[in-house]
Amino acid sequence: MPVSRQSQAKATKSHPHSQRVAGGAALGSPPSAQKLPELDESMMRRALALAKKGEGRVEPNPMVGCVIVRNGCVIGEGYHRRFGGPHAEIEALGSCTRNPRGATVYVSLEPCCHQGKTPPCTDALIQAGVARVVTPLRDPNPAVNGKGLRQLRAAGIAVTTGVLVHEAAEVLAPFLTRVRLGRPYVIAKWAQSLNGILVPPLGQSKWISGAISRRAVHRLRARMDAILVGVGTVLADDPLLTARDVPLRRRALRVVLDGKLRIPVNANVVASARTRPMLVLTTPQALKTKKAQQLTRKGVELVACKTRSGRLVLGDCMSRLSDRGVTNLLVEGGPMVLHAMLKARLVDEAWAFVAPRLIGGEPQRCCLANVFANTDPRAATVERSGNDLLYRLRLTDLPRAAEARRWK
Ligand code: AOF
Ligand code: ZN
Repeated sequence: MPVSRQSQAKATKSHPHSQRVAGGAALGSPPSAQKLPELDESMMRRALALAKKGEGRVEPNPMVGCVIVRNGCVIGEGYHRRFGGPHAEIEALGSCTRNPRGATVYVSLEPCCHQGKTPPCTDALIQAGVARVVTPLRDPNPAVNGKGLRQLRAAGIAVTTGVLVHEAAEVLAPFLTRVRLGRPYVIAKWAQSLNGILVPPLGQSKWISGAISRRAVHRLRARMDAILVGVGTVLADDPLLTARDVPLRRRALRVVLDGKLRIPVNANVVASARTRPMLVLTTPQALKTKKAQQLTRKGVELVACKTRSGRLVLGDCMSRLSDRGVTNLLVEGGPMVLHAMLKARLVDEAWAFVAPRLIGGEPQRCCLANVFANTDPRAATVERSGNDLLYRLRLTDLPRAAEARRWK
């Protein structure tokens, strides 16, 4: 996740010839003389940078990268490229320029030991005769969950855990959030004026942020599993909720929160439902209405969620999305939905585009200043986005980082 650590070393594109590894002080010296923790960290950083290349293509699987080192040289590397494809370890083993027997394997998640869409990676590592496996985190998938490392150890392979746990938890946060908490990893995004206004008064341009920021949003949409808005936003803006004019990593499910089915049957998201998936989260009562039938006929899927005092329970809405394999969810508004999600502590990252202008009115409850005041961000970065500033805040703890550190 991009918020607090941006310093990951860039992974090299390929390795046509084996390269001496940059292992800190002992660069170029034989492995026995190298400082192992430094080498381990720099190789894990490389594995994590490789892992990130799968972002938007591998979900609901984790992003995983792998680097194989022998006699101080990188002899192979790879990453999980797409859902259903070979795992990182298999890519790395397949790319080896020398025999990996006796090598050290740096992999950014515990190797799997189960038959999924692909065979167990532990078998491949054992067969290849590698001597050591270094990994930051246990895979919380119940089919693995420590068993992968036990198998490696039982086969005589040395296993080191806990290397760059925090950095790995950041890269793996969406996967860990879904598997551990049973909900998607949530990014809440909005644009606001300097004084915290998200919705300009009627008659003014609906755009608050500039073209560069809007493009950044489309890039974000292009790697999401789902994009969610409240029905108020559909009524006010009639958005399409698609990623446009950017390379598409996946096509997001469009989701509208609408307890009373106020969504117009001729809304853009409904009219396009036959060609682009569209889901309405609503109440069990609303599901029995004529409007529900009309929407279904238009190709909209309706899912009933739990209610409390007549309102949708957001935590349950999130579980429904997670059940459908949604790993990354972008919440785009409006202000009421953003506030409710923030209040329910369901937002992992907040992205606030702040435009250099003032708009009349009272600041909204979800505005940046209130988020700072009410949520105690764990980390915050700011960057320029054209004439706007993009604030990115991490609002939740990284899943499992602490637990994984204790676990050896
Ligand atoms: C690894 N290396 O690169 C990944 C792992 O259906 P499959 O075969 O793709 O298996 C998916 C599961 O494997 C996933 O839920 C997670 O537990 C693990 N992912 N494991 O050793 C990898 N992507
Ligand atoms: Zn695997």
